[in-house]
Amino acid sequence: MSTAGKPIQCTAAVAYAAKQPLTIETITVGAPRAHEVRIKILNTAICHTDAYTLSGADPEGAFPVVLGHEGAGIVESVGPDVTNVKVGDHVIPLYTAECGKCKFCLSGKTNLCGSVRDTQGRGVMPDGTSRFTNSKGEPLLHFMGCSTFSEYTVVADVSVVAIDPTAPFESVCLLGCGVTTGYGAATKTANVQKGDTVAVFGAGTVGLSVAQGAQRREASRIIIVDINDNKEKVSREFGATDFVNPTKLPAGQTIVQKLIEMTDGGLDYTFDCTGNVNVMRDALEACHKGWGTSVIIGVAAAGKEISTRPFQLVTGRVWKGSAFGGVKGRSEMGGLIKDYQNKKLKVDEFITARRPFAEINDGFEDLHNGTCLRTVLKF
Ligand code: NAD
Ligand code: AHE
Ligand code: ZN
Repeated sequence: MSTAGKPIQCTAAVAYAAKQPLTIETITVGAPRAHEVRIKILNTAICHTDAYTLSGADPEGAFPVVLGHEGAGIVESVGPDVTNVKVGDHVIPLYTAECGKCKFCLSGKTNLCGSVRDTQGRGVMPDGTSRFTNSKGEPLLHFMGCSTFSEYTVVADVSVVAIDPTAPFESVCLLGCGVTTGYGAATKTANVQKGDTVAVFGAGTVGLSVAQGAQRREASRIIIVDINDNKEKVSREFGATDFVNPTKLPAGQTIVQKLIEMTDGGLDYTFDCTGNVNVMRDALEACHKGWGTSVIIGVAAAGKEISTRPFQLVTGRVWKGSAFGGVKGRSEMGGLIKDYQNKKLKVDEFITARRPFAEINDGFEDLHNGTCLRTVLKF
């Protein structure tokens, strides 16, 4: 019997408060309204940003909320006026929407889209209401326009892209955030060119994806910097030519000095993939005088600020940031999926654990085990 137009009861993981485990419970997911799409999520991974918001460090974080933004599934039903996807399509929800009509989308300068970002940041659908209620009838907030930690979710039509139905959900869910973010930061935001030198701070899924983007562009040197020695092997597998643990340098030598020494004056491009503002400064200052560019990808806690001597910028270094790798999800996801299918983009290699959805709290624990890249959950 069709569920279209009716509420659906399903399993979800609800974050009721910061620093508390998620509660696995049955929630009600309302039918999609105009320009909305209801998706049956098949797989979702846990990104560090989910843990960041759950930790209470996110200034936009609010509770109770259905977290999750790295997922893939099948369209169960659509509301009125939806034209870009249809029932049965395989899809990836997009935390960076693409309406194609707003000032941002039309600028040709950014992948950020203004169409739903305001309501998305407040945890509601574009009409200001939620599609999620718990068994007490209390509304639950949406997260990053995706809320993939629910068997069914509702997203705005501008926040979803149909994909090749032969692509495995378990893998391509990672294109919903981490892999796309790092790969795009290297190939789009920085636009690394053949022969460039690159340093990546942080060898998680994001940093390793920067490395594979830099390798694809034939960077001459890809130096990965991580405080965890266990990341050296995987860093080299993703294209690193060098690995440096900044906690193991000779007494008196800083990571900035080390990198400048290794590269005859500094890097063409550096990337922060840690979210640590001190690392962001090091990444900027390790750039080559005159032209080096540092890209901030990591997400820092509320109240944290970056600093450096203005002289660092006066003398030609450039500091910039990247959201979702500068990728326009609806226009460009198909190309990334093709690259994955043609073995030009590593995705499967990031899956370090697979768990049933009921083990989502263990999945959050995995993030701290020192070797986790992505735990993928299956409904
Ligand atoms: P992760 O935790 O898997 O990886 C972070 C890595 O940084 C780890 O290997 C850790 O050992 C290393 N690290 C920690 N402190 C360090 C230090 N002082 N020096 C060097 N290395 C250090 O995280 P991830 O999933 O790869 O995400 C990385 C960051 O990117 C997070 O802050 C996440 O919230 C953010 N993020 C941003 C976007 C975006 O669009 N801007 C998208 C996804 C994730
Ligand atoms: N809510 C935080 C900012 C969080 C943040 O910077 N998010 C990244 C994506 S992280 C994905 O794992 C991003 O793309 N931001 C752009 C945007 O529009 O949210 C805060 O500090 O308020
Ligand atoms: Zn993410």
